[in-house]
Amino acid sequence: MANPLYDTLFGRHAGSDAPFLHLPDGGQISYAGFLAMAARIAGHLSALGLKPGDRLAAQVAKSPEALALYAACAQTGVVFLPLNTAYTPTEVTYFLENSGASLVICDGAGREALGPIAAGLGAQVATLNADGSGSLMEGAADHSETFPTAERGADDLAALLYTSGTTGRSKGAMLSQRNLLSNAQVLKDEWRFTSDDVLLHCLPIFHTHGLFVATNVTLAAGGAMIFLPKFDVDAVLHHLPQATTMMGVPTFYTRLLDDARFDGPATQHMRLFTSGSAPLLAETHDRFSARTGHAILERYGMTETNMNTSNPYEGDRRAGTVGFPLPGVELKVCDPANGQELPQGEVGQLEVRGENVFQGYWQMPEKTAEELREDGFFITGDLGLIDERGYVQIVGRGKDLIISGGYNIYPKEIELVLDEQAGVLESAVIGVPHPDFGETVVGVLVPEAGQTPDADAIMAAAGEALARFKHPRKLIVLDELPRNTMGKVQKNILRERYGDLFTGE
Ligand code: MLC
Ligand code: AMP
Repeated sequence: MANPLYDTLFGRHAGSDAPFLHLPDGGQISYAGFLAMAARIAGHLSALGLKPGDRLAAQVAKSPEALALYAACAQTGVVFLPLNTAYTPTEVTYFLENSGASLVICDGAGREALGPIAAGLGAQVATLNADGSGSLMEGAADHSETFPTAERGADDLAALLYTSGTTGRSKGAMLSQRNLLSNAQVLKDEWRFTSDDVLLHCLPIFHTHGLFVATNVTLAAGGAMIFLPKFDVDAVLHHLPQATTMMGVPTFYTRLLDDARFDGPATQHMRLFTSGSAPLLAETHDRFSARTGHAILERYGMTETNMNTSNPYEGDRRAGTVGFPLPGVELKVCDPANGQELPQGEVGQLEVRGENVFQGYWQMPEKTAEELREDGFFITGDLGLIDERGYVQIVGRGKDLIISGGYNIYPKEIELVLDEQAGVLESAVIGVPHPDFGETVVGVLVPEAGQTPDADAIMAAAGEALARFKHPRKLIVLDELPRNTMGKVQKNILRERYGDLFTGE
C-alpha cells in the first residue's frame, strides 16, 4: 500500500456519505466531507513547502478542522505533533525547538505570543480558531478536495507526542504508522466496534486517548462520533441518547455519577463505556455498575505504547484490574533492580513489547536506551502484578509521576520552577488524592534561612512557566524535607502526612 495509515483509516472511506462527525449544533460531516476538508488542508500544507517527515506542531482547540489536520498530516506524510492547549508559550517554545517543527498552528489569540518564537526558530505560523476560521482554512480553501497521497511505509513516523520525564525535560515519543494502525485494529476487534457505533467523544484530541484510541478505532470501524469540544456533564447527558459507546478518564465517570440524571434509563441503550489514562477506583467501578447496570471496561496504556491491556469485552470486567495483555502485546512483570521476570503474583515493574511500542524518543538516544531494551521491551515505570486469573493489576508507579484528571504531571518540572523563586531553598512536589481529579499537586517548600516565601509571587511565576493543570493546589512551608540516610527526599512520608488535604478522610 502507498500509505498504510492514510489508506486504512481514511482513504478507504473515499466517496462515503456515511456520517463521521455529529456536531453539537446538530450538524454533521460525512466521511466524504471530512476527507475533502483534509485534502484541501493537505494541498495547503504542501503549498507551504511541507514534505514527508517534516513536523507540524498544532496547539489548537478541538474542532472538526483540527481533526482534519491530523488526516492531512497522514495524507502528506507530515509528522503530527499535537500540543495541549493549556501549555504556556514557555512550554511550547521547548517543543518547537526540540522537534524542529517547520509549521506551527495556533489560534488567532496565540499568534502574538507564538509568532515571534516560531519566526526565531525558522518555523512558519498559521492560525486555526475553534470555529474553524483562521489562515489555515483560508489557505486550504484554494486547494482541491482531492490530494495525491504521499508514499509512506508502515515504519515511517506518523506522530510525535511529548511526554514529560522524571528529569523535568519532555521527550518526544516517536510513533510509527504501524504503532498506530496495529493498535487501532486490535482495539476495534477487542471492543467489537462496527460501522453502527456512535462514540460520544468528549476527550481532548492532543493525547493518545482522544486522538488515537477514540478516533482511530472509530475510523477503523467506519463508525461515527458525536464530537463535543470538551467534557461537560450537561452536554454528555444531552447527547448520550444518540450514542452507543463512550470513552473517558475516571474523572468523567465520577462527575457523571455525581449527577442523579445519570442513571439506568439514561444509559440502558449504551453498548460500552471504557476508562483509562488513570486508575479507576474499584469503588467508582462498583458505583457505576450499581447505578447503571454497566461494567466499565478498564484498559491500560501510555503515550509510548498506545494500549497494552484491556478487560474483556465478553467475560468478567474486574474492578481494580486493567485486564489482559491485548493480542500481539507481550507483558512481563520484572524486578526493577535487574530486569529479571518475576513469578506470577509478585509485584514488579511492567515491561511491554509489541507492534504498539514506539520507536524511541526524538533525538534522545540515551533516554531511549534507558527505557527501551534492545530486545524491544519497553520499561513502563508502572508497578503491577498478574493475578491468579491472569488479570494485570497496577499497584503503583516506580516513576515520580502525578496523574490529575488524566493529565500527566512530572514533579521535577514544577520543583525546578519553585526552586528558582526568591526565598525558596528547595522544594518537593507530591501528588495527593483528590475527589475530582484522582490526584492533585501539592508543593512543599523549604525557605532560605530567615526568609518567608511569597506564595502569591510563587503562584504567579508558576502561571508564567507552567500550564494551569500543573499548578500546585496548595503550598506548604516546612523547615526541612524528610530525607533518608542517603539524603534522598522521602516523598512517601510527605504523601502520607498530607494525603487527606483534599479528601478530608
Ligand atoms: C483542567 N484543570 C485541571 C485539569 N483539567 N487541573 C488539574 N487537572 C486536570 N486534568 C484546571 C482548569 O484549568 C481550571 O483551572 C480548573 O482545573 C477547573 O477546571 P474544570 O472546568 O473543572 O476542568 P475541565 O475543563 O472540566 O477539565 C477537566 C477534565 C479534563 C477532566 C474534563 O482535564 C480532561 O478532559 N481530561 C482528560 C485528559 C486526557 O485525555 N488524558 C489522556 C492522556 S493519554 P482554574 O483556573 O479554573 O482553577 C494517556 C494514555 C492512556 O494517558 O492510557 O490513555
Ligand atoms: P501518558 O504518559 O499520558 O500516556 O500516561 C501513561 C500512564 O498513565 C501510564 O504509565 C500509567 O501510569 C497511567 N495509566 C494509564 N491507564 C491506566 C489505568 N487504567 N490504570 C492505572 N494507570 C493508568
